[in-house]
Amino acid sequence: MFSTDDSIVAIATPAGRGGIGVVRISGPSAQGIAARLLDRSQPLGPRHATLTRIAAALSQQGGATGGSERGRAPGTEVVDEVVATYFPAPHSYTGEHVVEISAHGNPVVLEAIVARAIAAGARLADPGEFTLRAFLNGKRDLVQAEAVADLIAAATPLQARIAFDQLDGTLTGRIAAIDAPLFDLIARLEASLDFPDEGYHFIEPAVAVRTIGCLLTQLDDLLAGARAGRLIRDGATVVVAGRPNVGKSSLFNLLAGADRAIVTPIAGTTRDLVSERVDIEGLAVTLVDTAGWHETHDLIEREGVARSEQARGVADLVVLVLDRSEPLRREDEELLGRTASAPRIIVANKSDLPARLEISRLASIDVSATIGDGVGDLRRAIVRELTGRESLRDTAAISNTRHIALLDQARSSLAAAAAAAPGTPEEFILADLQAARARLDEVVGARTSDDVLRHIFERFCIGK
Ligand SMILES: Nc1nc2c(ncn2[C@@H]2O[C@H](COP(=O)(O)OP(=O)(O)OP(=O)(O)O)[C@@H](O)[C@H]2O)c(=O)[nH]1
Ligand SMILES: [Mg+2]
Repeated sequence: MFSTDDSIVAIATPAGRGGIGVVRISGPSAQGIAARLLDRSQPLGPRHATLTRIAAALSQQGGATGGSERGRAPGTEVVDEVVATYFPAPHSYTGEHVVEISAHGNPVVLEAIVARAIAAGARLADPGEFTLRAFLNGKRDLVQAEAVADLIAAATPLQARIAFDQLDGTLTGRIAAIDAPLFDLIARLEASLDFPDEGYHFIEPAVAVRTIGCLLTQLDDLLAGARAGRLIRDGATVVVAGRPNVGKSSLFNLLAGADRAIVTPIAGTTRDLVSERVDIEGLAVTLVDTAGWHETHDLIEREGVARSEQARGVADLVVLVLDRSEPLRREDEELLGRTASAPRIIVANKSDLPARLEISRLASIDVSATIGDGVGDLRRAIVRELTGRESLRDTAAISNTRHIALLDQARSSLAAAAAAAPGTPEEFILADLQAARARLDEVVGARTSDDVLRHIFERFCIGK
């Protein structure tokens, strides 16, 4: 089991140099440890930012008054002016006593403070341990704790917004709205079983059926946004494909907003994969430019074409580029065939030139990579194709695969209960309902094994 009776310390700010760097100490003796580090005789007042100094040496008892014995602290040459704040339990991030020391953002200074905190009795925190303690102390449920990691990792404003909503309790609230009536239903069915003579006194069968149906609808609503949510959180890979010279690299650069890939009028310019992280309407997309697909005996080009094919194989979406100013060629036909069964968007590029392409049988988007025409349509089509939604502004509440899997299982159990034929013994229905509820509890962490917790908090880095 996880221990919370010792005090932990870590640098809470990112590695590197900056205006401020924060060292966080949490645990029962946080205040005592801070007192030994700091050059002041008074204990820190609660929730009060105190300008003080890191003492040149560690004091023995706390309080850096002249008479007290002083031990040699690690990194004694390091001193700094700091702001220290003491957050008494339970009103702190972890729910324990916490002291935050804001020093100048220099790794040498911050590491020296950590080393001295360890010499004064703290232990170096494990990855995610501050947030784990917040969970164990009931400050946050598991969904909210996971949202902290997501918020820290967010690369687009939309990812940050979903993570914050979850941190704020949106998903927790929606799960609670399903869990509470489910709990009530289970209690009534159990009562009916315990007092069989009363028959259905505690709940009418019709009411039970209606309640289960209503809970199913709510779960379906939640899961309906799951695909979009997962894509927003985890991002997607979009591969730009097409025969040589159709303007793949030009389009790639346009979407990336930078001249990343070389563009020339010579067919066969791109020979290797070029990839770039781009924000497409809030989606974190890894966009990949590829070598033009054609048959070739050139060794380098052959390798390039092989890599293009591999990239297409792992793509969430293929953007197949055709040249609208030329008739369809054999290579285009070939690629249209090869990508027919994959999620794809067909782009008719070079819309600024006279049209000579005849593909009216296929839905395509006219774009000009050189003048930027149609790129908005293309961006929206990418979002629609990947997420099944027109817009991501009205975002999904659920995005984490762990949550999605558990809610899916809860849904199956509820569906089984709903589908039970009339006359099915209540024990069976009850077992399904209990299984559904157990899954919901796992999402928020009301019952979660240590292994699952370890796995979740490993994802964090130290200091979080
Ligand atoms: N007029 C016009 N020219 C374009 C457009 N897009 C690309 N081009 C031109 O087409 C030529 C080839 O463009 P690239 O982006 O290098 O084409 P590519 O598909 O990456 O070519 P490879 O890497 O050789 O496979 C360049 O001369 C571009 O300037 C467009 O929308 N309109
Ligand atoms: Mg190219």
